[in-house]
Amino acid sequence: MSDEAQDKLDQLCIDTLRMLAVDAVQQANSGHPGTPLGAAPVAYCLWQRFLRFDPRDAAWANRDRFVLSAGHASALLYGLLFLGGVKGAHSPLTSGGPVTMAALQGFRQADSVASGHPEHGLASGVETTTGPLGQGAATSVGMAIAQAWLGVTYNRPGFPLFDHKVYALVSDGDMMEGISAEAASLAGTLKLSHLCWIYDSNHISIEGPTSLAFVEDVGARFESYGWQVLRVPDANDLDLLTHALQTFVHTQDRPTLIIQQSHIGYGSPHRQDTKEAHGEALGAEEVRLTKQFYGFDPDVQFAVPEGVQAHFAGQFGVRGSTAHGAWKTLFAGYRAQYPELATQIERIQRRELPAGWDAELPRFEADAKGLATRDASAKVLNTLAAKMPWLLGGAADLAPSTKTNLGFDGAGDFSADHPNGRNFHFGIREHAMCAAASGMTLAGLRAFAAGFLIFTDYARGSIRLAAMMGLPVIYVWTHDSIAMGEDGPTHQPIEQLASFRAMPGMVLIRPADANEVVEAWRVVMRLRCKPASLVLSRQALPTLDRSQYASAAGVARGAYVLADAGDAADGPPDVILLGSGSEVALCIEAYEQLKAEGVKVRVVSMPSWDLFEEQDAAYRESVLPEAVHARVSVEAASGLGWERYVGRHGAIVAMHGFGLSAPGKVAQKRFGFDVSHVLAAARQQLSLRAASTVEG
Ligand SMILES: Cc1ncc(C[n+]2csc(CCOP(=O)(O)OP(=O)(O)O)c2C)c(N)n1
Repeated sequence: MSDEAQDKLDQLCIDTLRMLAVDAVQQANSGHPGTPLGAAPVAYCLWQRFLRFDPRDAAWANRDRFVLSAGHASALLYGLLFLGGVKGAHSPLTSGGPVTMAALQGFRQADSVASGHPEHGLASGVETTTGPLGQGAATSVGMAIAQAWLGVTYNRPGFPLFDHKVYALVSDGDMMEGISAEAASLAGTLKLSHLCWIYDSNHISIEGPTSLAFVEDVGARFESYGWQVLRVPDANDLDLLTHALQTFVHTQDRPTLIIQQSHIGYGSPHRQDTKEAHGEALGAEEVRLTKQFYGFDPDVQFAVPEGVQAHFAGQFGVRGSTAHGAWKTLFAGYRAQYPELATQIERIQRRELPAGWDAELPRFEADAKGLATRDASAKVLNTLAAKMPWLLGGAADLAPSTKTNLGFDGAGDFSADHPNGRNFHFGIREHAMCAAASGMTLAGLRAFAAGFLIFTDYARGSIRLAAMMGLPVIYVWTHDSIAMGEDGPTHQPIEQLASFRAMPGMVLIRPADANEVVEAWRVVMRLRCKPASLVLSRQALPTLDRSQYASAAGVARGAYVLADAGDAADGPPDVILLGSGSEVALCIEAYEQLKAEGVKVRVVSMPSWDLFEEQDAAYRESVLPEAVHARVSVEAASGLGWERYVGRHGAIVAMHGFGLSAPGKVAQKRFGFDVSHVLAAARQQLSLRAASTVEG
């Protein structure tokens, strides 16, 4: 094909992408046509000329990643996936269907994979769910971290198994959000040279020109972060775009930002460069005019001119499938030479645990003084990580407090110079840390992210997306209640447990002692499609005597009968005390006293509502018999939701306001977390029961 014919065909492909987006938005009568019109050339250029992505297997481990961080421009991504013929993913864990013409025509409708914002697992080829601005960009940093780690850990001479690139298309809104600054600063520090953000600078957001709220020199900012910054003054100039992308590909010492100046709504006579191009369909008449501008028939919707798909398949498709084929051959050779490493790589892709992963988990002896659950967790985590090379992570500058440092020989720190380390220093950037952990998990690594429970509020946007994507990110949250003490109410979590319990998919576990920590980790490690929050204490908790009380294995069921004063023949208990975490020991103290008084009291340790709700009705009834109305819950947090388990007449010992700057024990006592208060609540419940029995 002559250069001229090639150029013409390229332009036709770009304009097809534009028109498909315009039609999809118009048909849905909702969505964002402006950015697809402005940014189609760079998206096309990247996919057609650079991206290594096999359309027949969207889960190939060494594919280049493309993240549309400006998720509102989803119609552009769906057009790419459709024209690129992206089919499915050969992975049991990456579901998602192809974007067909029917899906495009059903854009934003209930049965289409082309949802309003790109959803990972819904449309095949969507690398991560985007929409909340900044998230995609920050997640791409985690993907680039994973690439660097996988490369240095598994590549061998002659076997460059992991050398892929990570691209993100980001908008003004992405750049305004704080999370992208956190993530970019981290990426610069780590010199993630396989990471490229393409900043579509079109100077328009919803309220009008970005100058209303955003006037900084973004390029200068990124240069100071340590990025290479390339500028493309005209987003329609394919030669310049190609050159910039080539420069990125050859850069080996830092991440790259390509800033392109574009026009939102390009080609729409009345909408170009206006805020109206942003969040609504163009309208029937404007669609016609726009199609005329591009030389498309205004009477034809969803047109795919002849040759367009073949052209895309011939370059993007062939490059990807050829590269994938070569990689398979490479991997077969690698397996012959490095069978153990090859097995690890396969397990990573399938989110499988290595054989014997839990063989050496510790068991803790009964001990009245006990230890903090964060300390027990440190032991368990280190044991697990020693067995599982791809279990790795870090904290937001709090590893000494969260006790998440991997201390065994060879664990090391991840840095620009040592990208094989397994301890990550995310800096004081909770939000970017959690997005990065998602990106790492999307690459198959078992990533943990740690911090104080209170600061999850800073990271919730990313955590929520991890839950939505079904990613088994492991969160380790410590300093879990007012008992953390002197730092006071700003650092004492109150409503955080309730809000995680309200988050669909999140498995929250707040263990009561060291052995419950072991069991909690055992549950967490087995999760493949859900994130978990391990909620741990700063202060020591007694290690319960399991010969006297039930086994901690009950953690797997979310709640279990820890202690029962009566036996089955005695009928149901008189009163049930329920608690989680540090408050279980209080329940046990109260139990011993009541038992000595002849009360048939039961203690239910309830580390995880989420796991308990998954149990069958018979099990739940066996733990919390319907007939027993006298119930007391004890948890040093917002009481919201405990009525589900204690019923209308039960007592909820909980926090009703913010905490107190005081030693932990003082704060606990001040707010009623001492045995006398629990006993009083239990006695009141028993007296209510007695009264109702008399009445009855
Ligand atoms: C965190 C977050 N806040 C607000 C929004 C709502 N929103 C969607 S698009 C948009 C403006 C985007 O402007 P820009 O990023 O410049 O995109 P463009 O105009 O180039 O399409 C806003 C505020 C969002 N998606 N995410």
